[in-house]
Amino acid sequence: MTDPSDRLKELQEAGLRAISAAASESDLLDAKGKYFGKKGAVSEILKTVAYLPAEEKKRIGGAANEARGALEAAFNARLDEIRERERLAREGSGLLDVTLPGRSASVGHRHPVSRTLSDIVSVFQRLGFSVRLGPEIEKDYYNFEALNIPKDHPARDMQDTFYMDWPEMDLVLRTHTSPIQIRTMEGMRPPVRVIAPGAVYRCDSDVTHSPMFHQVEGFAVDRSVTMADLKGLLTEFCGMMFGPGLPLRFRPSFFPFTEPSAEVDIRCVICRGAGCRVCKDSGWLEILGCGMIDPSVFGFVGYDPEEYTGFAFGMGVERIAMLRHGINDIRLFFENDIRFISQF
Ligand code: 2U9
Repeated sequence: MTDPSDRLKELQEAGLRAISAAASESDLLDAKGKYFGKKGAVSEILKTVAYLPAEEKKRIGGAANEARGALEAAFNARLDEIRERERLAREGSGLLDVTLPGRSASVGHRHPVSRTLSDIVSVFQRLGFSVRLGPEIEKDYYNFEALNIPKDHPARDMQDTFYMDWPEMDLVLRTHTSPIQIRTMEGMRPPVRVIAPGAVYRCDSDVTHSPMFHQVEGFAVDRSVTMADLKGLLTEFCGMMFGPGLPLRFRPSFFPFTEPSAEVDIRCVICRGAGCRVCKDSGWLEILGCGMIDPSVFGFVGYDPEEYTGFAFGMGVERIAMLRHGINDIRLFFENDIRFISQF
């Protein structure tokens, strides 16, 4: 007959193997029941110890308690492992990986129209102009009357102007930033050198027109201001905006508030004059309008036209941003499509 202590050794080894092979709590409880639970094999041997002679009682009893202790310790350790693994599985992820790169917030940037507007303003500031702003809902007087555009002038066509719904108040959405210049002249004596940037509104919409767009206008009034000063300033401006030495051409034009008036073209920045789709094969791009301020405008603000002369100019910011970036539809600027805007 095998010695009970050898049998206990075998049971301990078999029990430890079963415990480490257990994949779940119920496997583990099965192993406990079989080897060292109340009715397990080790306990069965322990029950017989009482009937052994004193010497054997001590030896076998000690071996049985040792086997049960080892099995219990292994059982508890494996139970902890199984519970921890189940907890992690329940929580979905494995361990927290602190080496994973964080999710960075995407950094935005300024709208291409705002950037072009700031660039234009900066150039004129460097050339000695200060900035004035004004209201977008404007009095008819400042938007038209004081600019030599009386009530029956075609520039007031309902097609172009957004009239406010209170006729008795004579308010419009400003169609240009020129009213800022009238307000400036009302408030200060020459010399003045001011630029007037901002949003303007016209009832028009196609690939080159938007009901809201931005202008930068500017003017200078002093004694002996001439068309030569205007040409020098605009040549400098275009060089600083588009590249030094860029050729310009002045074409005669008409505006109600300037006399004489001109439109200014720059040598096409795309084809350098060779002719392309953007300049419609002319080699030139229209960039702004300008002229000498009509003496009758001075009459509205109390400047003496015999003493002072002045020039003025105006440009559309979107048009310049479109030329800069090769954009062919003005409406793209205002659709708020991040795929378009994020390209610039
Ligand atoms: C006062 C006197 C004169 C402002 C001027 C232009 C010529 C001009 C257009 C450019 C493209 C408007 O956005 S656009 O459609 N502007 O061509 N603007 S002279 O002249 C003034 C302004 C105020 C008191």
